[in-house]
Amino acid sequence: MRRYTRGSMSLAVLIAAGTAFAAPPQTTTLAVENMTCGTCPIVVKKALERVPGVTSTSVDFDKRTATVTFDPDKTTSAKLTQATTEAGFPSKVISKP
Ligand SMILES: [Cu+2]
Repeated sequence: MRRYTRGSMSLAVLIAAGTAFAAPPQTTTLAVENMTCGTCPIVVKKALERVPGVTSTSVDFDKRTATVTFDPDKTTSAKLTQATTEAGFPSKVISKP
């Protein structure tokens, strides 16, 4: 099992080396405040999608979270929280890869 895991990791390194000039997309989860109705997640999603470099966003209204995939060369998680905050929904990063 240990040996197998190590093999998988070197494969991942090889794949990463093949795309060395483009940073791999990063996914982060934000805890979003102030979402009170079904329209709020849509506003949050739009605010995040307007940030250059964001490739996908999914907002979970029940959990009050937003999961965002972005190009780390073009944006940062700080800019994501700033975007939701400016839209009226303060947020903070709760998970990073
Ligand atoms: Cu609302």
